[in-house]
Formats: sequence, C-alpha cells, structure tokens
Amino acid sequence: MTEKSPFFITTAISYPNGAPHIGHAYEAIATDALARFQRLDGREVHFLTGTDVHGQKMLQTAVKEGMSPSDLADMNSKRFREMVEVLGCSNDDFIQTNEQRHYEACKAIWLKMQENGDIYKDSYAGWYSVRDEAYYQESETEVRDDGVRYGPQGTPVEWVEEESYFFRLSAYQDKLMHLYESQPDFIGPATRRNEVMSFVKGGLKDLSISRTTFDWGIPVPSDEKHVMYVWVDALTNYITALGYPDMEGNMAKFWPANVHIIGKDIIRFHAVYWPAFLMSAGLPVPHRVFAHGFLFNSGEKMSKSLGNVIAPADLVAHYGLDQIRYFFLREVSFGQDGNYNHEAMVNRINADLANDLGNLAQRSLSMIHKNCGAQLPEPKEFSEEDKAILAQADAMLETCRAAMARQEIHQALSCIWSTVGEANRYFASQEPWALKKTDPERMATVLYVTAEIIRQVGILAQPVMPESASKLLDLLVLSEDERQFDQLGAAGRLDAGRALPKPQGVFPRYVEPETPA
Ligand code: ME8
Repeated sequence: MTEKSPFFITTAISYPNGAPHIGHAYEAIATDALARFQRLDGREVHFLTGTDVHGQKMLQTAVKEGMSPSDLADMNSKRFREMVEVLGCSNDDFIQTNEQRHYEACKAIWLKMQENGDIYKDSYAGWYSVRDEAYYQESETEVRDDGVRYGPQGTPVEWVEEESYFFRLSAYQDKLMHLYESQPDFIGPATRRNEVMSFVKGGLKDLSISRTTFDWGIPVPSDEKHVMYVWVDALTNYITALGYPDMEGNMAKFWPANVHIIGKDIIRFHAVYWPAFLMSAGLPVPHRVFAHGFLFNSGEKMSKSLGNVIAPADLVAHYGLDQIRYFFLREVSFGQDGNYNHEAMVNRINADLANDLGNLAQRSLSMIHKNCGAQLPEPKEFSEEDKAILAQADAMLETCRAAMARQEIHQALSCIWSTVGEANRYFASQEPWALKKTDPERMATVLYVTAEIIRQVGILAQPVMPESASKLLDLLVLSEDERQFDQLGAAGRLDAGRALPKPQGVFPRYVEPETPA
C-alpha cells in the first residue's frame, strides 16, 4: 500500500466574547473524532482550533465589560483552551489571532492579493451586522414589526459608511462556480453546496475588507489608519498555523487543508470568500468545507436571554466525558440541526453504552475469566453464525472509513452499534452459559467470537470515546500497536491463550442523583 497522505483538519475559531457554549463544544468534539479516526488509520494528522479575537463584536463586549479587548481576548481564550482540554480534544495547535505569527501571515496574504491587483481603495456604504461580522446587501435584509432592520441570520444590521479597501470578489464569480463544479466535494453537505452555488450565481459584489472607525484589528500594510476586516484576518488563521508565509515545512506538508469543519451560519465566508482570497494569493484551496448544523436544547435555540446555555464542562461533570461525546455524535446527524435534552442523553447512555456494549463485554469477559482459566480460549471450528457475525465485524472498517470521509460520523457509529446489536443477539441465542455443561468447547468458541467482536468495536470506538474504548481494550490486554486500524478485521485476530484480567465495568449506568427531601 502507498504511504498515506498527511491530513489537516480545523474547527472554526471561536469569538471569545463570552464563555464557550455547547455549540462550540459540539464542533470541537466532532472535529476531534474525525482527527483521531485518521490518526488511528495511519495518517499524520494536524488538528487546529483556536479563537478569533478581533472585530467589532469583541470590541463592543470589551467596552460593555469595562475591559480592554486584548484582556477580554486573553481571559476568554483561556476558557476555550480549558474547554478543549476538558473535552479530551487531541488538537495539535491552538491559535489566538492576536499572536505575532498571525500578524505576519495576514500582512503577507494581503500583500499577495494586492500584488495580484485584487485590492483597491474606495468607500463603503451599506448594511453591517456586528453579531455576524458580516456585510449584507439591502435585498438580504428586512425591517420587522419592531422597526429594526435584520439580516438573513436574524441579527440586527446597522448602516456603515466609511473609507475602505475592497477585494475584487466580483472577478471570482466564474472561478468559484468552476471550483464548485470541478470539485463537487468542495462543500458538504449537499444542501449547503446548493445554497452557496445559488448565492454565487446571483452575482458577487466586491467585498469591503478594511475598517477605519475602530482600531481593534490587524493594521493594513502601509495604511495603518485601516484595520483588516475581521474575516480576512480570521480565515487566514488556517495558514498562519502552518507557518505561512513560509511555504516549506507544515505549509508544504499539510496545505491545502483536507477539511474545515464549521457551523452552517458561516458557510459563505468559508466557501466563497476564503477560496477567492486563496486564489488571489496564488495558494491552493482546501479540499473540503463541511458545515454542521445547530444544536437546540429541546428544540429551542440556545441563547443567554433564554437561560438555556449549558456550560460544556458542567455537562461533562454530570454525564461523563465519553458519554456526552457519544451522545452528540450518535444522536445528531452530522450536517443537520439536532436536539438534546436530559431524557435523550440518559437513554443513549443507558441503552447503547451501559446495556448494549457494557453488559455484553462484562458478561462475556467475566465468563472467560471464570470458566476458561482467565485466558482467551481456543476456538474450535466456526459455525455459520460465528462466521456471519465475524464477517459483519470485519466489514465495519470500510463502512466507517467511507462515512468518516464524508463527515457522516453518526453513520459510522450506527454501523458499529448495529454490530453491537447483532453481537448481543448472537450471544443471547448461543447461550454460552448453558453450553458450559453441555458443550464446553462450543462455549469457548462463542466466547472467543464475542471477545473478537468487542476487540473490533473497541478499536473503532476510540475516536469517539477515547477513554472508555481504551479501558475496554485494556480488558483484552491490547498493546498500543494492536489498537490501530490496520489491526481490524482478520489481521489482528485475538490469539488464544492470552491472559485476561478480571473485567471491570467500563460503561456505568446513569442514575438520577437523589433530590434532597
Ligand atoms: O463564527 N450549535 O465564531 P463563533 C452548533 N469567529 N454550532 C454552533 C452553535 C450552535 N448553537 N453556535 C455556534 C465564529 N456554533 C467566527 C468563526 S472561523 C475562521 C471564524 C459554531 O464563536 C459556529 O457555527 O460565533 C462556528 O462554526 C463556531 O461555533 C464558532 O462560532
């Protein structure tokens, strides 16, 4: 097999104008699972996340809080760094856009776009949403009953009129359409691709890319009265982190990115502006931009005013880290909006984890420990049932690979858990506890086959539940090398005679905390 190519994956960088919320956590968890999957599949992975500290939204919050924007950025970026740690993320870097390395990269990309004739000075007059940090055409806005004008994402817009540098986005319409057509996987899922294509088909206006009414941003080279529009700076983070403008090293190894994982509200920036900036600067465009949906608490959008913003760390403390990682990635189809509530979480934790996988492992491995001298038994000839369940387990890797390549994390989990379901039916129908007296050799074979299914499920569960999967694989005494995906299928079949420890429960049931009387 040929050497596997390096893999670069990113989250959006979050505005640290407040504490991280569950939407941020969701994106981090999903991206982490995708990154871990590729690592276990033998690729060299670079996983980037961080914070986006500039712009008017940050500045307004800082003023309201009576802080300097840089103090606000530092204070809240720290909370985002803590969040990714609490969530068990395996990011290789965390960028904060007021770092020196980022100033260099932004200046360099600006100069490249300028050299290419794509930047000119004029004045801007139009609508701006500070909440979205986005310019909108008047036709995209509407005045509602409250007399306020709103943009397409439902945030208020204000009239902005000032001297500004422009990016010749209008010159990129055909090139962008060509990109979407020649690289059909550039935008996922398909609904977002259609949305972006019809936006671009509708005609692109040149984009205002600098501001003069405040100075919290990256200065425009040789015109320091202007700071760069926050999205020029924010998008550039993806190459800053690879060492741009140095084109050697990580730029050479990891650019273009394999996939940018973002939320659906920021698809236009990533699938229209970003490739246009890159083309202008003479850089290759990413392979793919994938937009996930929004999370809603029992159907309601999260917002501070609704009081339903749950801190990710509180969810982890209450339900367990791997439990919430599994829940969000299994319950919500990645790419679509999703709901979460207590009942749904308890149901997944108890049904899928504690009962289906946890009990199967505990029951089968306890039987091996007790009845087979704490050693993995030697299987005899496989029956049709044994062969069928082994074949199903052996086929999981290919299905999961295909699903994860399209960011369909829920499909990968659904494939793994359908094998878990089948293994439970197999175990129940084979009744190894009854075979103990009647046919101990057959019992040994059934237990061997069940342990082998648990091995493969455990290996494939690692990206989503790193800690619990690791505990599960500890029960089978697998070495680090034996936990890699090249060991899946027949390649890493368990060897009989392996000494196994007394199994400990890996997936505790969720029990309602007692309410004080
Ligand atoms: O947009 N459910 O930052 P941000 C799911 N700085 N995802 C959600 C969500 C929710 N309820 N709310 C937000 C920004 N997100 C820019 C990005 S990238 C160069 C710059 C997602 O803090 C959102 O879609 O508003 C985005 O992908 C990420 O969280 C950060 O959002």
